[in-house]
Formats: sequence, structure tokens, C-alpha cells
Amino acid sequence: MHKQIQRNLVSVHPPPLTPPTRGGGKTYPPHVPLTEGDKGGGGRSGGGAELLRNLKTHTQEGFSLIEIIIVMVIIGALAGTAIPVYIGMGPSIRLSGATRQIMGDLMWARMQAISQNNEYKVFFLDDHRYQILDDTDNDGNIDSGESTITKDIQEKYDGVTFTSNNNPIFHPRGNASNLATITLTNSFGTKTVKIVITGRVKIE
Ligand SMILES: [Ca+2]
Ligand SMILES: [Ca+2]
Repeated sequence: MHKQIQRNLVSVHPPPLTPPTRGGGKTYPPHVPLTEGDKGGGGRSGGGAELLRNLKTHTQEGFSLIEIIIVMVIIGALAGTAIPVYIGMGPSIRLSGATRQIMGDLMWARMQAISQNNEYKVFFLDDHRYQILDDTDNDGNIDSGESTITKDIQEKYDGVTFTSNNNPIFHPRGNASNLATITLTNSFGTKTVKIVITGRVKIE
């Protein structure tokens, strides 16, 4: 009895080792005929219960091998294609995100001007920072008692810079003056945010 089990185990062990040497055994189908062939061998040498046990052992080994191969194929696919795609997409996602942030903050300043019934002015300080002024006395200058918010586009969007041809002002009726065009740039390219006289903020 025990000898037969051992013999069966011995006869069962070699097949799982063969697929890797076949090279083509990277995918599931090439391995299937091997499993079937081994089933036949087990049938000749063992009785019902032992055969079942051996088949289970073999099946488990076979599937774990397939699983390893599948994992290797997936890792290979990720390393070969997914990572370069991600690296390629990075700058474009950052440029779009930075553009939406500027647009959102300009729209927020306009809404604040309407709701607080005083002008809001946006100062572009350098190529990555801007300041939003709650200009309570509507004089276009930062005075004591007037609050400002300073934002840095590179806090979230590394590598993005901008230029603006003006420091726009939003008025309580929703319209704008000091109309500005802001150009954002990074390694992917450029995007433009434009403020028109009605106070609308557009991405061009
Ligand atoms: Ca105010
Ligand atoms: Ca002021």
C-alpha cells in the first residue's frame, strides 16, 4: 500500500517540473494536455481512492504552477506597458489639474465678489503663486483689515508654472476688469485660462 502511494507520488512529481522547460508553457492551454496525460498514468498504477488523492495532489501542484506563471506574465505586462503609460500620462494630468485649480479659484473669487458686494482682485505673484484679495474698499490695493489667500500651484502640481498678462478684478455685479489671460506650462505643453468682461472664466 504505502509503496504504491510512494510510487504514485514519484510518478506524479516530475510532470509539474516539465512545463517551465517547455518554454511555451507560459499560458494555460499548453499545460492542459500534460495534466490529461498524467491522469492516464495514475489510472494504470493506482486504485480509486489513491488515484483521487494523487490526482488532487497533482492538480494542486499544477494549478499553483499555472498561478505562478500567470503572476509572472502579469508582472511582465505591467513592467512592459503599464508603467511607461503612467509616466507618460503624469505631466498631462498635472497640467489639467493645475488649470482646473486656477479656474476654480478665479470662479470662487467672482462668487465672493458678488456675495460680499465688494471687489476681489487676484495678484499673480510669480510663476507659481497667486494671491486672492478681498478688496473691501475696492481700491485695488491690499490694505490692513483686508484678507488675502495665497496659493501655490506647485503644492499639488509639481513642475507646472504660469504667466498672467494682468491681475484681474471681479466686481460685485459679476463682471470683470483688468481682463487676464493666464498661460500654464509644464513638460506636457500649455493650457490657457481666460477671463472675459462678463466675468466668465474659460479654459482655451
Ligand atoms: Ca469683504
Ligand atoms: Ca483695498
